Amino acid sequence: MGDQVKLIATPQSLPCCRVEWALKLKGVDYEYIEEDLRNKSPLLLDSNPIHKKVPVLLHAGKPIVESLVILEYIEETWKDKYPLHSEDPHERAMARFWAKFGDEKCVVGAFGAAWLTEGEEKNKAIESAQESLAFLEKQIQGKKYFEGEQIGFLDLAVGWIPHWLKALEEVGEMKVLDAGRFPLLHEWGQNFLEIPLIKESIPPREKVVDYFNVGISYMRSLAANIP
Ligand SMILES: N[C@@H](CCC(=O)N[C@@H](CS)C(=O)NCC(=O)O)C(=O)O
Repeated sequence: MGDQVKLIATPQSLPCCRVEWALKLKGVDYEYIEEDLRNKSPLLLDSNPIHKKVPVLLHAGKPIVESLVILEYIEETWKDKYPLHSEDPHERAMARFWAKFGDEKCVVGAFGAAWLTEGEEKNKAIESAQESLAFLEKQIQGKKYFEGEQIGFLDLAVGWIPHWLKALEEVGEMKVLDAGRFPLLHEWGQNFLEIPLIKESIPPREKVVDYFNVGISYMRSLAANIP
């Protein structure tokens, strides 16, 4: 099996893209195994029996799951090529904190707002997602990228903002990342998407919109059936 690297993933998934970006930045050759999430493969179920989710990185046959954990693994395993983390332990700790915050507060907050239909509850959910994004806006102050002059761990972690959040806004008929309110995040997002390696490996917008439409319709149907 050697040192073979395989990635079990789906093209529209933002956690999967993060991992692909990291592998590409490090110049790691890998085999892409596309997963059908409606009919999960035995390989996925064996590799990630707890969450049964993509992405899964298989390195020399050993599975690593959870995209932020995978990013750390990639960084430690291919240390010498394109460092994703700062040398400074405090900066590394903070990057991990904000990456987790981005997933737990910003992604969850934006999805929480998207599935709600119009009304006060939806407006409150949008405002709450924006309050979380305001913390990220502060983190980019005075910098081109979150990690400085070049993209790194935190940029990959919050790399869903410019492309996926836009698609989610379309599906949820809402505006969360207002360029007037978040000029720094907006500019960072433009710069991030202009990086050739990133630009070449993001799924087409309409595919992400379709993907979110399926998820949001499912959440709405579940909510409609709650007595
Ligand atoms: N926290 C996980 C999230 C992974 C995740 O939600 N994956 C989705 C695709 S975007 C999935 O596999 N969903 C299948 C399912 O929930 O059954 C990570 O960062 O890797």
